Amino acid sequence: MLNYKNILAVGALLCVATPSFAATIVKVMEEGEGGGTMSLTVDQPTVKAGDVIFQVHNDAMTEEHEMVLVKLKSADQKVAVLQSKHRVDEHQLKSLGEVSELKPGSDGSLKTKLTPGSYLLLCNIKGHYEAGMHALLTAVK
Ligand SMILES: [Cu+2]
Repeated sequence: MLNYKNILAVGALLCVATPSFAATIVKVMEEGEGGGTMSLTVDQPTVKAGDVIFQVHNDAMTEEHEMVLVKLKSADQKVAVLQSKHRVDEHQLKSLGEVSELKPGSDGSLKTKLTPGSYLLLCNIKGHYEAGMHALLTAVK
């Protein structure tokens, strides 16, 4: 039986489950297996600043991937790879969030708000950045 309280609860759930219509969707494809070439690609190099939802798909057969979103100071900012760890030094970057531990064949998403500027998407699992898992994204007004 629906009483007033139940109706409020259902309404609140619908609000959470429905994405904002203003949000831009960026599709991110992750591919590649350990020891080989890997890639992280976005379906558009430039997006409008504002609400953005990254929909990430790990298309690998056996390899786990992740997607870390960082804001760059400029499009040509050099990103340091720690040679001993084969990972990017995330402490020197401003992370805006991530989709972590994405199993092969699975999907994940990250919703965020982008201000105009340059962003880097990367997979920072050991060796993956060096194998090619990074892409630039520019947000414009
Ligand atoms: Cu990866």
